[in-house]
Amino acid sequence: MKSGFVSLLGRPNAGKSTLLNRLVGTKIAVVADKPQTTRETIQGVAHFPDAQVVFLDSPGIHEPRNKLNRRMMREVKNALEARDLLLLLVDATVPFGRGDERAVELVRSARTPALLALNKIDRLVRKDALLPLIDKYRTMHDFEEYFPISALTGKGVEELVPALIRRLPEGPQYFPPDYITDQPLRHLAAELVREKVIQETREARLAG
Ligand SMILES: Nc1nc2c(ncn2[C@@H]2O[C@H](COP(=O)(O)OP(=O)(O)OP(=O)(O)O)[C@@H](O)[C@H]2O)c(=O)[nH]1
Ligand SMILES: [Mg+2]
Repeated sequence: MKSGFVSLLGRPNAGKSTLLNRLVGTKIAVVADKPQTTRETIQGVAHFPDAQVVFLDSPGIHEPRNKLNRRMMREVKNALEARDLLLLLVDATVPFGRGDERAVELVRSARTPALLALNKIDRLVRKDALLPLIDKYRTMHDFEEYFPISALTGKGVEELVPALIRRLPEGPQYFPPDYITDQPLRHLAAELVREKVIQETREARLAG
């Protein structure tokens, strides 16, 4: 039995919560086409015949400019501590920038083995753009492995999961098989309402 803790890290909107929902097979995290959707770390447990993986979905890595943002970045910093593995998620459809650099620096500072997932490949028109992007990341940090994925469609996730499990230590089953998240049911319901509000207000803005 392998078990351990994997932190999902990345810039706002990279697709961390979408991937968390897919990995645990249930919708537990709010997803929205808007940065800074996730405000607190959410724990989601994925159960496999020979492994149990506790994923931590944290707020997006960003430059904190106000109190809420500072609190969110504290959550990110906590997500770097005492983890077995880090998974840095990047949006492969947007050009590499200063924000991506900051995200890699944060991962480097943790000294924990990290894998890189290049997300949203379903939207990538030119697949050959992936190789230079991977090379770019390779020059910045010694990532364990690189995975092109789509958290939305699930493409590539089947290859990613065993690579994560392989790197986890032997360990106990931390949670019973039916345990999926630390989010109480009431909170989940409130979060789904928040998701709806984010979506509706966006549509209202677009319509108006
Ligand atoms: N096309 C495509 N869209 C994706 C993919 N993964 C996520 N998205 C979309 O990207 C947007 C952001 O997704 P989230 O999962 O909320 O991103 P996040 O990294 O959790 O964002 P924060 O919580 O703000 O840090 C949503 O509109 C998702 O539907 C993907 O693989 N392909
Ligand atoms: Mg999120």
